Amino acid sequence: MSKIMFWQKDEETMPRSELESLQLARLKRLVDYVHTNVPFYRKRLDEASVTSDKIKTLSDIKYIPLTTKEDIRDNYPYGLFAKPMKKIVRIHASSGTTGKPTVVGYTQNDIDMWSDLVARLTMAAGATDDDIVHIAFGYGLFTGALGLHYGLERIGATVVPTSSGNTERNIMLMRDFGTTALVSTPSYAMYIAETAREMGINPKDLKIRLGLFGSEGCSDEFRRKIEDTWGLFATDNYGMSELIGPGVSGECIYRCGMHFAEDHFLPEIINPDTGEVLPRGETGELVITTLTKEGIPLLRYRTKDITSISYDTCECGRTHARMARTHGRSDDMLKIKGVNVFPTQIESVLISIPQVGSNYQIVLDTVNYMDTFVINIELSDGSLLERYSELEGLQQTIRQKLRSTLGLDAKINLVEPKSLQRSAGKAVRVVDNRKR
Ligand code: DLL
Repeated sequence: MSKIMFWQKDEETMPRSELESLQLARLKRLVDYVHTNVPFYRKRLDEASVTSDKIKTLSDIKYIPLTTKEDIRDNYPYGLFAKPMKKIVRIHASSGTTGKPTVVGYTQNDIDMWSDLVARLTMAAGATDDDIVHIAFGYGLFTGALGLHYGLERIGATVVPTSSGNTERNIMLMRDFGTTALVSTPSYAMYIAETAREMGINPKDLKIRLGLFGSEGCSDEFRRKIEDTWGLFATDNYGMSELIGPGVSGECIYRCGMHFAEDHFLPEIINPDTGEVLPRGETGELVITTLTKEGIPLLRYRTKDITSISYDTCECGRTHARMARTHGRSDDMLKIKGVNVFPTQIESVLISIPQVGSNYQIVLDTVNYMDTFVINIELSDGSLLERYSELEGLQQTIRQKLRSTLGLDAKINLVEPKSLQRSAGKAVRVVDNRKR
């Protein structure tokens, strides 16, 4: 275990009462800010008769309406931005429930705050300016790679921006560069280790001592397996594009939950069915209010992630509350190879193809620690199964359409009409056999 370290000690260890006063002041300021700058929120707040003066304590937040991913999507692309585009210096995006991505914009202050928060979580996990860090997240609209990149540069670590993929080359570079820390999803970390073994390299012989993992959940058993395989100390961090990306919460070296950056993100737990705020310690859906974001601030954003929050003191000295590691979601979003996928996105592609019948099933599994993604699709006319070249052409068309919608490759199996299992109730569209 490394020693306890802080990037912004005053903020991270602020006495709880001071922290809560700061949150309240920031919440009131945020309500005024979005009321002035975002017509969507002005309408929402006016309809609920909420003004900043009416918020006297943090628990008054319950009077503010919740915001959903659909709200962002309905205002695609820039409708919820609170600053003119002239002030937006970066755009990121993630998949939405339809073909349109969920778009987020950052001002320079947002990028600076984001970098500080990622710097905090990397130092809390034990990273230092002596580390050489491989970033094996995909660079691009996804927030994971650039988020970790800026935060790690901020603490003075040496960042190697290799991106994911090209695994053999990455392993060679890790060995040659003397890489000491790895940023990736937990499943990709295992895949890299497996590939290293195939190359005759024992992952333990590389110098990687620290794993900064996130973007998907993993069980304690899987984490132990990663640690045993690599001989590293694995830490978890959580975030979401809409909120900022990575940096919302992260584990310290005691690994007893992920500390929120509570001076910037105000967390609540609600009952996902009724929207009611649950008492402290209970498990439910995480809702976050971004207290300081300028580009696209969000009031009470429903993350759909199921977790609980602990306010007990932590041995590391941080006063910020900790969220339990999360594996489940209250919606049907899937994370496949690190990419967010909604079954409805797949359905809208399939519906547009006349040869496709009425039923399909998405099958997910794990092979060599990586996700496999297969879609079994019933044809509308079974005789097509005998016309091989037409069949192959159709398979290609579906793959290409899905790739351009999802940014992911799927294996397509075209099958006889009515051959997939029917269910009496809700159709079972997703069979998730993955182990992680
Ligand atoms: O995954 C941001 C991120 C990147 C976090 C890199 C950490 C490291 P999205 O692509 O928008 O953003 O996906 C957000 O991923 O609602 C969770 O369901 C899931 N998720 C993210 N981190 C974790 C984690 C990034 N540590 C969605 N454990 C979230 C479990 C996670 N699930």
